[in-house]
Amino acid sequence: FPKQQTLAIIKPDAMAEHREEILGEIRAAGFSISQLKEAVLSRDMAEELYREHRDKPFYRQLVDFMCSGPCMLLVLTKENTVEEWRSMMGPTDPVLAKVTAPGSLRARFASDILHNALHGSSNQEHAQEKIHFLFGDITSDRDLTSNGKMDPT
Ligand code: YYY
Ligand code: MG
Repeated sequence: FPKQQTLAIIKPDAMAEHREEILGEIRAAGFSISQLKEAVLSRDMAEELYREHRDKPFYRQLVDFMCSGPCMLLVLTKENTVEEWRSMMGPTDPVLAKVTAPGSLRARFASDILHNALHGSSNQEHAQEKIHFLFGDITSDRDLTSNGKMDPT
């Protein structure tokens, strides 16, 4: 049966400076990148992506930030993918990440709790829902791990 998938996003704050290093580390950690696309999220898309947080005080800022520039959207697979990717990202707040998970991507690349470089689904149900929302019905056996480019064939 298919391996567990998760949705990962390189957020706008990390795109200019850290995208290549992050993609390299994702591959080095043994994730397969089965989908990858760069996109500027519309407001509607960012609102839907974070719909679960719509009543939180930070929701508007979060949506503003997520549409402020290009993101990289990725579908990752590995064993125990959802948890493995969250562990590699580290805690939401980089202040905490630097203390409890200094090698994590957020400890290294996030500036603050809002501008925290990366997204990862919190569970398999959200992962499937948001992957479907952002990538539609595309099903693919392509493994883009080696170069991160879509195979045109
Ligand atoms: O799943 P994760 O991204 O680690 O955190 P969530 O609690 O789901 O929050 C989503 C997103 O919202 C977070 O990545 C940054 C932002 N945020 C915030 O700006 N301020 C908070 N106190 C909590 C979260
Ligand atoms: Mg979350």
